[in-house]
Amino acid sequence: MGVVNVTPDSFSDGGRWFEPQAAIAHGELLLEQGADLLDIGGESTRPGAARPSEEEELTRVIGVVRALADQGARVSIDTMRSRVAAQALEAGAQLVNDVSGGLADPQMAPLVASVGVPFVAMHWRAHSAQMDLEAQYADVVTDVIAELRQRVTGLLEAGVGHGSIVLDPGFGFSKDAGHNWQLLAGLDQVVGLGYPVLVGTSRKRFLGRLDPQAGPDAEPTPPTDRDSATAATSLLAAQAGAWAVRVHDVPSTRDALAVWEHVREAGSHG
Ligand code: PMM
Repeated sequence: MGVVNVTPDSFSDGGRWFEPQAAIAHGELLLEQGADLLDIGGESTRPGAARPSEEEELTRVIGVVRALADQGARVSIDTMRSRVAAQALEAGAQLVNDVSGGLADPQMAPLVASVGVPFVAMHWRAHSAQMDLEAQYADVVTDVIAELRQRVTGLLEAGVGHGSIVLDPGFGFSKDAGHNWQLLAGLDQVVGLGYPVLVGTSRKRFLGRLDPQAGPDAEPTPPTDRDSATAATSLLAAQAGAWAVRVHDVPSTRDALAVWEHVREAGSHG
């Protein structure tokens, strides 16, 4: 899944694709590079970010969704708002990716249930302004799994089909670096819930501080220098049984996944 952020303020690619034409061209490039899905979003979820109005979010994304879907791209709409999701589905999106898993907007689950599209429910505790305050866990893997189970129950009760649900442990959302590493180590347990799992580690903060010699106050590497680390996490996610990885740089992750596929193929003939 390639990321198209139509935002002025994303941490990872801040504002580069904010103009619709630039966003569309970027989506086309990601497809050429081998993305199977494009995730189009108009709200930055970086820690502390302010939310755009619903009208602003609609203005940012709908034309971009339509242009890329019209070219035959499989488009996912990254939104917490049911109205944005509904209009994006009308414009040709085929999947709804809600980082709040339907918690931010009570109309989201009924909408997804009525349309019957795949729905990514991410582990989420609070909007960006508050999310770092909620990074408290007894055991992050156990707690995230328990909260995802609750989300699944809520979605099924709202009529969302069992076969439409995709889960995501929500790397970086109300999680510090240690939590993210523990979740990556325990990803097979999230996969064990029995739903397809989407993994979004791409360019996140915990990948900017890999040097074990660097102290906690060391300056992190810039987001665009985190693609080889992202390729490594993509490979680990695939090994753990993830359904998809959400990335900004498609070629580096494609290469890592191709390595994994070659090794698997060789192993199955050995
Ligand atoms: N991360 C971001 C945005 N949307 N959606 C899902 N399902 N999972 C994620 O981890 C996720 C997401 C934030 O990253 P960005 O600002 O680089 O898009």
